[in-house]
Amino acid sequence: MKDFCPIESFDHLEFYVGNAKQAAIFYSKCFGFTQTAYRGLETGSRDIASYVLEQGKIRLIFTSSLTPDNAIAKSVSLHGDSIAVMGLEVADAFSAYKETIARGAKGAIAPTEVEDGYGIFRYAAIQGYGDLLIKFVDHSDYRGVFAPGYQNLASPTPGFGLKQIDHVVGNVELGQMDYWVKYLAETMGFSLLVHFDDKTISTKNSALASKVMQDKSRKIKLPINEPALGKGKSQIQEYLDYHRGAGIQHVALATDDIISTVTQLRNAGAEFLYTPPTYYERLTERVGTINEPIAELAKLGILVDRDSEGYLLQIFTQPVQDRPTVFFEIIQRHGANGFGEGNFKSLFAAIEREQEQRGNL
Ligand code: TYF
Ligand code: FE
Repeated sequence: MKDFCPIESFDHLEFYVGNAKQAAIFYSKCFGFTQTAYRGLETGSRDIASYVLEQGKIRLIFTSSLTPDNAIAKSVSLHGDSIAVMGLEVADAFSAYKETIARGAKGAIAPTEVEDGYGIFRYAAIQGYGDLLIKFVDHSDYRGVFAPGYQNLASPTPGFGLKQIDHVVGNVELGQMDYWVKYLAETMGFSLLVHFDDKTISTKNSALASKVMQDKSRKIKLPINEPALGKGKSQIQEYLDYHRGAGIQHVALATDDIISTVTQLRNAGAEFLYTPPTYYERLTERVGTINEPIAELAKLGILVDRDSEGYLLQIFTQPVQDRPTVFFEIIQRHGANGFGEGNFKSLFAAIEREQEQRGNL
């Protein structure tokens, strides 16, 4: 069947934050991003300031409100710093909007065209889980920097070697996972790639269930988690309590050289979940031979998993704001198409150690 909502790639993720100027410096210094574009008072934007940061094909935007009453200020008040917009690059934003709305998507931003001396920028948005907007953007007739209203700052550099967005994970309320699975399937034509039930993903304390949805081109992978009832509070419930509802939980950023990338991230001050040395004791028994220096992986705390197609390396940051909400994953794939299932037990034990320190388990 013809794809009624073809997606080219992740275009950007936009964070609404309390202090975009400082966030931009944090992601530049600690994560290796370059500030490529800006809008704010100096460019005639009277109510909001935005910084566009890039590394490889990854584009993050940090936006703050300069006034107390708009949607950005309200979002920050309710959710804290969070990812408010998932931008998807499409060849035709108006068609993507029309087709998804016709299949039951809830509209958020009607098709809009903005023109300046560099061409026409087109976008539209539908509602995602929680307050997330899924924005369809079309840059094909636009030659300027990101979008009209932005001023060029610098060209992107390789930074720490982060290349692209691998997947973006959402947390939704108990009982809502299947609603959002169906929403992505019916309105955008996504299909189920894998299902991890609450028995696969449970530790002695807490549990969660997860379904991974992907688009027809398989470039966009959107896992959706919901909490499951366990002895303690699910890490997903902790997120929902602090974010005040459903939203983006983690963004996995891919690199071709995780040892180099994580070394640079750590040296720059990025903070990761702790991996106990015992994790590496039976590593090759568990994942077989891998073409990697295991002592280096152990020094950096990088996790390894294998599936039928190959192996992958991954590591998770601490939450990047005071609320225990959004965090990042750094991932390098060597053939494997999974999500690190073999690491779930030790990963969730690590997350629970942090939850306990926060008094939330
Ligand atoms: O994306 C994934 O499925 C993995 C594992 O709360 C994961 O990165 C799943 C749930 C979660 C934290 C990590
Ligand atoms: Fe992940």
